[in-house]
Amino acid sequence: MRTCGVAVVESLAARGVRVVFGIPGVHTLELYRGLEQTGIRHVTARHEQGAGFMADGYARVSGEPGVAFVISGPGVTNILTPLGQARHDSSPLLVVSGAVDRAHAGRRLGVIHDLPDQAAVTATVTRRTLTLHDPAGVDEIVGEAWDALRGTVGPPGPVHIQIPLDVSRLPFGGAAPLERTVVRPIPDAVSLSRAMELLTAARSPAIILGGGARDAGDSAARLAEKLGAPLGLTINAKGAVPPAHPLVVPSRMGFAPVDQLFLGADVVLAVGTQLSDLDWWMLERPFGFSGTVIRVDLDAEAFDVPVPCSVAVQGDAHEVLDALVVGVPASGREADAANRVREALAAIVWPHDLALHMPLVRAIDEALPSDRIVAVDSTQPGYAANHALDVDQPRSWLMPIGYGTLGCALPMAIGASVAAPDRPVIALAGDGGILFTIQELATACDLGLPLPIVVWNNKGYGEIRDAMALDHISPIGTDATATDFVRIAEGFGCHGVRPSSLDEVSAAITEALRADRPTVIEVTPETVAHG
Ligand SMILES: Cc1ncc(C[n+]2csc(CCOP(=O)(O)OP(=O)(O)O)c2C)c(N)n1
Ligand SMILES: [Mg+2]
Repeated sequence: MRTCGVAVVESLAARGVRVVFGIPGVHTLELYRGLEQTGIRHVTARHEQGAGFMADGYARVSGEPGVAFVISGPGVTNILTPLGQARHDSSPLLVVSGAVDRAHAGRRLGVIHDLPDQAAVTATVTRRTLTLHDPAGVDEIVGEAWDALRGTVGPPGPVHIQIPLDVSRLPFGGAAPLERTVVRPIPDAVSLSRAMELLTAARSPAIILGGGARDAGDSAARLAEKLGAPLGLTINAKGAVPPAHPLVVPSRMGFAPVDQLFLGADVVLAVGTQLSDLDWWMLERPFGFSGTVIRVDLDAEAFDVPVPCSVAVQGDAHEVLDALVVGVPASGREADAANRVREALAAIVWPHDLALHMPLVRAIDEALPSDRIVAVDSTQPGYAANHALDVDQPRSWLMPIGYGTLGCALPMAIGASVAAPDRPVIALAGDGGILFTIQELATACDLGLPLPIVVWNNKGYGEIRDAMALDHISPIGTDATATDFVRIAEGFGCHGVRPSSLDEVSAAITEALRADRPTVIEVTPETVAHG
């Protein structure tokens, strides 16, 4: 029978969905009937938080929406953290959940998996929360969701579709999935030509690319070459332009010598970036640009935050940059700008807390092929890696620094591996963060992923322990008793190793990338001390 639940899955399949991440329940049985009928692959997580991060990792790497199926009530509340993260980074995460029968909704009858108002729970962390009330409305709802996910009617971001149990079982009486054309806001001609004028007249322009421009790196590089402009990449834009490009400043925006390149520019073009202070955390007062600021973004609310801009161009980064490349004349300043970029990068002095972790970052760097995908948790070597470990392709750096939750690296790496099975993927997490989602080792094992998971074990919440010490607070709640990650890994059916030197860490990563299962590589301060 073609139920509404089946029709939702067919509608997703018609839009190109090939894999979903999730945990089934009786409230989502019809979705699983749909999976059976469409042949969409299901990756089983061990907690809905894991499913959400996997789908987000899949989305960030593939550029396509990542889909998670969860039950109503606890399934929905368990996936709120990944939704919050996806909202923060405008990532297209689609959560499809069950909901209680329409007759029970909001009546507090005590039925299983009920929330007082489930739609309200997700509404603040999604771009859209949609409820399928009408059995004929399946394709309309999925179409609306698709538009919101991809930012055709505003900035992209996560979406929740909830399907009441009774609706999921009704026969579907609507039309077949519609063909839809993608609509994007057309950049306003006046602001675009003003941007061209300013860039043409500029004597020392500079460009900053953020995550919203990650797929527009080629166009940005051409514009930078024509303008002779340093091209700064935020952490979310890592890999948008290969780090070897002579005009590129890869994810090192906040270091003083680099900052000077942008502070002194007479025109700063910021594309697809929130100018979040997370990229400039090492400076006391970032964004004191002396020049005119031009912003390009899909999100109209982003334009005057954190600094006012003189020209705002609302539109797709690729389209706007292509128009600018055509519209500005070559300046002949490329070599001079490249010299300034090289000198600034060479003058960076790593602060002590980052420098401490550079040897481990280098050991990881040496072991990874250049087409690497790196998933990083909020852990001390991860902060150093953000600035010092490069990737040479876009959609290869999974470190959601903005939301900054613990536990996302392992499941995001799993989602990345599913999206790009032929590329080397690695996860880096602390002993605290990995325990938030350690159970997803079971999923990685099910899939037989050749995934190295480097666990930096400093026996506790090191970053917070250090912050307390700096603020003269006794270390409360920051120390952990010794956890044996090698035995945990083995218990899940993974390999587990504890290298005794950094050379052995590199060797373990190389071996893990060839293995028939995931490998947990436990690194301690003693490992690093052995060089
Ligand atoms: C969900 C969540 N809870 C709490 C925090 C606060 N926090 C930030 S870093 C950190 C320490 C993490 O410890 P660990 O993963 O071992 O990394 P380390 O700092 O020791 O390298 C904590 C608790 C957070 N970022 N996210
Ligand atoms: Mg730790």
